[in-house]
Amino acid sequence: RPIGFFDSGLGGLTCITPLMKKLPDEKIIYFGDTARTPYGSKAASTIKNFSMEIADFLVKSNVKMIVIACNTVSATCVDELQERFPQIPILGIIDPAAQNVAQVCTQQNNIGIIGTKVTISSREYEKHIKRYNKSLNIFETACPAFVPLIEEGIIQNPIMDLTIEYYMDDFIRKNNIDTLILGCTHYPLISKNIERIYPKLHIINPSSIMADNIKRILAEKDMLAADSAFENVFYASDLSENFINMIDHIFEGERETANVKFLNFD
Ligand code: DGN
Repeated sequence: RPIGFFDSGLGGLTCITPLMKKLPDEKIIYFGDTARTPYGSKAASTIKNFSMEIADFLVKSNVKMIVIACNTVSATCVDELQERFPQIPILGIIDPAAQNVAQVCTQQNNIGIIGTKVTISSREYEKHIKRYNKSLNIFETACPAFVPLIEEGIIQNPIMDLTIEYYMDDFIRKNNIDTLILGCTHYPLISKNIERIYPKLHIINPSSIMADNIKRILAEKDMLAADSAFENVFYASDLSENFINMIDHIFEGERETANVKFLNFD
């Protein structure tokens, strides 16, 4: 059976490449809610309703596990989703990343977290990190303009660099940030810009940390792929040009190996 992934748009696709490298036999059903993105400034009740709808679709598609490839949803309703669908494991992105940062940072590091308004105001990263390591200093700031720019493909562009500086210059300088968590699955798509602008920062990418956790959970439950009777399917509620370009990017131009389909719940 395939693994189900979802995000508010194309950001969650950044979790797919690391997974395909670690577990090449696994098959994926991805749902990107590109018609209703961004989630990051929406009310919790809206985010929950959208997420329940998507999880219900993934469960009906017979996935063996759901990966919430979206920090905003992970900050809002992982427990509710797991309660509603107890028959399969549901993995949020925040806790694995928090555990990783707590292990990697053994000094009195100053950890910066950037994310959507919903993720940052939930303070879920801080709560989870403190569970594993109380000595880290945590600073958080929301960068709400990043996702719309990324969904528009404005990445290798001075506008993106200026936007990064606008949100992050003071944040990094005033708090003396040495380690930065990309607390939104869209942000790995601009990590090269961030690295170039702040070369001393140690950047933690939760999207690539997920793969190890998925592997561990599936191995524990004896659910690692035994056959490849399924195919990868990527659904989007709006088949935007960017979504298709991103799929092409993931499969390095061999998109025939991935099925891209339109789906909405109206
Ligand atoms: N990619 C999503 C996240 O990780 O929070 C959020 C994108 C959005 O909807 N703003």
